[in-house]
Amino acid sequence: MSVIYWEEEIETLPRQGLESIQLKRLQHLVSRVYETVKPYRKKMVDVGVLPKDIKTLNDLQKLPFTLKEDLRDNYPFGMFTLPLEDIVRVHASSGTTGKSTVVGYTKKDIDTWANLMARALACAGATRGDMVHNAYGYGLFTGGLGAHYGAEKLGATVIPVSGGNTKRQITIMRDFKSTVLLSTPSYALNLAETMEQMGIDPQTLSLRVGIFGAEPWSENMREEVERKLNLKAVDIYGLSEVIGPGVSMECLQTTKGMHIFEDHFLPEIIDPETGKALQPGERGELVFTTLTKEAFPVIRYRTKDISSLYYDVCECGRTLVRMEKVTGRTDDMLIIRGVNVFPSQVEHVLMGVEGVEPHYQIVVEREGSMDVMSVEVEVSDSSFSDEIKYLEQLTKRITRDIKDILGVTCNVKLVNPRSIQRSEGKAQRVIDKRKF
Ligand code: DLL
Repeated sequence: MSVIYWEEEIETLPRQGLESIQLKRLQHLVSRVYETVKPYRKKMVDVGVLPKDIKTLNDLQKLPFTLKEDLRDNYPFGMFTLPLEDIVRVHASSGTTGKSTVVGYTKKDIDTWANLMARALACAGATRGDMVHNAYGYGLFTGGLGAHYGAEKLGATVIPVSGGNTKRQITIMRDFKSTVLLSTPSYALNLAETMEQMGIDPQTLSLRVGIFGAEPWSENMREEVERKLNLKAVDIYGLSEVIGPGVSMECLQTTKGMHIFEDHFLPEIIDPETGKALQPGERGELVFTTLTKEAFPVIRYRTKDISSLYYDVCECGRTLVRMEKVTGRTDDMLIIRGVNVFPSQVEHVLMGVEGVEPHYQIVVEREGSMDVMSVEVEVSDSSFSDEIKYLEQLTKRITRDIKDILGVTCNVKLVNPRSIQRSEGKAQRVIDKRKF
């Protein structure tokens, strides 16, 4: 398989060259935010670090972290480095609690982002000959417009279909001969299911590759989506605070982790408890410093996403560090009677069981002083018509597997096919009623 690069020189640059670019950019960034953003200056003064103290890349660790709360405290535009006349676009991420986080872009930032998304699409083998079906939501969410500009920059044909209206999407996909699908993995499943209901065989479509991200998805989910949509599924990662989609991207050669576009985003992995740096290969919280953004750069932004970094050169020839697939966030870890549970682990178990569908929801409640976790999962049409005895066995098997793998006892409820609400963007996997 031949490798397609968008910017070969930088994507394959030996580490020393890359680090020298990173250092120059970091020094420039730190001086700029020190001069222009009061909250950053105050934090630096509080810990006694000045821009001139950043002499090596390791000196990054002297700088204070930036938290989501910092952005919220300065809502909406207090962390921008430039006046609003220079800002040509804003996006916002809603989050689950409190005020949204607002991010801004200059004209140059939009160009940088489009370029990085073009790089990401090329990583997945896309070219100007492709018909890109962009089902990420358009709007304040960065997915739709971020991917759109990248696909245009690549020179591909973009279908700005956004999320929802699923049947129409499939008709378009068939008639326009879409070759690249962009969506959340949960929406990809929704598309697959609707396709089946419409009697359309994915083999008759032209889809070649699916670029899925914006939410965690397991390896088992990858197999499921690949089989159901007859395409190769690759992972894309990003977050609004850092730029949007296009922070890192899996290549077609290994599909083992995503290449971080390190000439623009400097990654670290830290211990979420102590804030100390962890070694390559060690799993912890991902932290990013943006090196080239103008309007809204971030310094040591704590993503709460859990991953690890590995620096071995990839089969695709890219020297850019890879980050392990994000399987959870420090803040969506559920503590069930003292046991740490990540929704992705539940997904992993469910996807390994025959007779159930990849549509599930985890409900956590408190009964007296006890946490009770229920896993609701849809049975497939074929098992639905099976005998009660079979369904009882299936329930027992899932309960046992979850207990064996996660160490927690839960109530498994098999529910009717198509009874769990389908996602049109990011799926809601957990309903934690304990908070209310
Ligand atoms: O989700 C940006 C994006 C759009 C990425 C389209 C990829 C594709 P936010 O809405 O700010 O931005 O949400 C960011 O989503 O911190 C992760 O927790 C999660 N996330 C994003 N990509 C992945 C992924 C967009 N590939 C938050 N795997 C991040 C797991 C992901 N989680």
